[in-house]
Amino acid sequence: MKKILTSLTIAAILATPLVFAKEASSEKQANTAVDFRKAVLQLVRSNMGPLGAMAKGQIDYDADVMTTNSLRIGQLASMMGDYFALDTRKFPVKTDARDIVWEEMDDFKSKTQDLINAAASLQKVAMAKDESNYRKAIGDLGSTCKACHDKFKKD
Ligand code: ASC
Repeated sequence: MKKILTSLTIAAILATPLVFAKEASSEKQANTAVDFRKAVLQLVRSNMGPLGAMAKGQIDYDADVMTTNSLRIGQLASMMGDYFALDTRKFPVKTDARDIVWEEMDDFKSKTQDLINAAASLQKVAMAKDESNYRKAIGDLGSTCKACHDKFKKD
């Protein structure tokens, strides 16, 4: 009896990750999840555009745009863990997300947290109208984008 209980406990422990893993249940659901993921990333891109241009001196420094866009990017970054939670690897979806997203979800989430932190730092710089530091703050934000893309995005 004790042996049976022990094996049942071990079996339950081994099965636990399967209970928590959220796998897409149909190709339709997987495609919708990809649409939503891309929407979040495209909004980040849309908000990064003017910041990148400011850092490069292509457009004038604008503290209001920096404040608004860094707030938005932080909010979008806080959604990424949820929007990437559904594992779509089993379906032939058109995605730039590499399988490693779901193999190393903890690191993926930690990289989204780096983006949240970098966005908060930029927001501080923007609200303080700290013109001597905004280029660096935008550069640091861009580096967190790149760090995640290098590992988790297809070339
Ligand atoms: C952007 C953008 C990205 C990142 C990345 C930073 O503006 O669209 O994907 O910055 O290029 O390295």
